Amino acid sequence: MKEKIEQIKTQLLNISISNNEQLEQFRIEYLGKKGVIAELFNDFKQLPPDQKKATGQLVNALKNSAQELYQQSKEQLETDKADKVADDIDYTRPASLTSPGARHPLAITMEEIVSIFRQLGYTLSEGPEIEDDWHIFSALNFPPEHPAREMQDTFFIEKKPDIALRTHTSSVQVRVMENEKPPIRTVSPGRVFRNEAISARAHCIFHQVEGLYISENVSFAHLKHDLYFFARQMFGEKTRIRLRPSYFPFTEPSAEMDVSCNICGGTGCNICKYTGWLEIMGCGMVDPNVLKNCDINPEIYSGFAFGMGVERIAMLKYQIKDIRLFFENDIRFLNQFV
Ligand code: 2NM
Repeated sequence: MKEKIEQIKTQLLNISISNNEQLEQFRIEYLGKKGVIAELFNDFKQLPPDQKKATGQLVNALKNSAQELYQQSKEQLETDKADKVADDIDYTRPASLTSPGARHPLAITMEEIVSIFRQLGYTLSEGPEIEDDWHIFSALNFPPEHPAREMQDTFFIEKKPDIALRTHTSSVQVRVMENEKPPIRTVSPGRVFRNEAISARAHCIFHQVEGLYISENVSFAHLKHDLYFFARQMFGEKTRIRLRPSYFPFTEPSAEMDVSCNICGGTGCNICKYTGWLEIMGCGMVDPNVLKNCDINPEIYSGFAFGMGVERIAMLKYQIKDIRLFFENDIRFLNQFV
């Protein structure tokens, strides 16, 4: 019987299993109910008792190595199959369509505004959304009792000292004036926050681009030049502008700028409420008090500043009727800007 065991052991060493049929055949032939190993166990039963122990160990060892061979071959065949599936991938097949997404209309508009002023030599400046009272109000010549400082208008984070979400990006320009020497020519785009009731025309979070130019002998004519250039680049070469007197704490004199309605060309429609004009921004000559607050000598330097709402510009440019659409992230809206 020992010879028979040795013989089978050698057979096992020489067996190669390269597919599932061979694997199954091996299982039946060696490990099956009527297989070689079962036969050995039958023979084992007939052995005289004194041989049982030694031979039993040999038969058991043989059975284990046959089972091991079966298991290893089975695993090998499975990994071979997975590799083959990977090899079968057709890399030349066209990819399935995925949605590439779209830039947000506010991002498009903001970048367009900034790039127009960049052509005129303006740099880009950015600053914090959480600001102190000085940079939002005091440096900008807001009197202590100004209504914009009230809780109803401003989101305060802390009181005494007052820390709030900025209500305009002029705060960034205060920081630029404090840190740089004239000439200064910069635009500051960014998000601003006002405690307002949300409607089709107003939102408590919106975006601004403000501009600032400070040098020697800067006049209102320089302001008109840059804003006229901007209006034509943004709304088309035929666009006209007009300036109406206005009031802001940080500028004197101050003005509101209108552009001729680009929908009706100035003849009157429901977008311009039959006036032919659309209000797009505020502007003015920087108040000498603001310059002084930022350590710039108003006897030597003068400057102009302007500010516009990005939502309003985008609404006019793309004829969007409700400001809330910008913040809802409805893909039916956003996909129109692909
Ligand atoms: C506006 C209108 C007018 C403005 C003023 C300044 C600063 F910092 F220089 F004083 N920045 N922006 C300004 C002036 C903003 O927005 C309607």
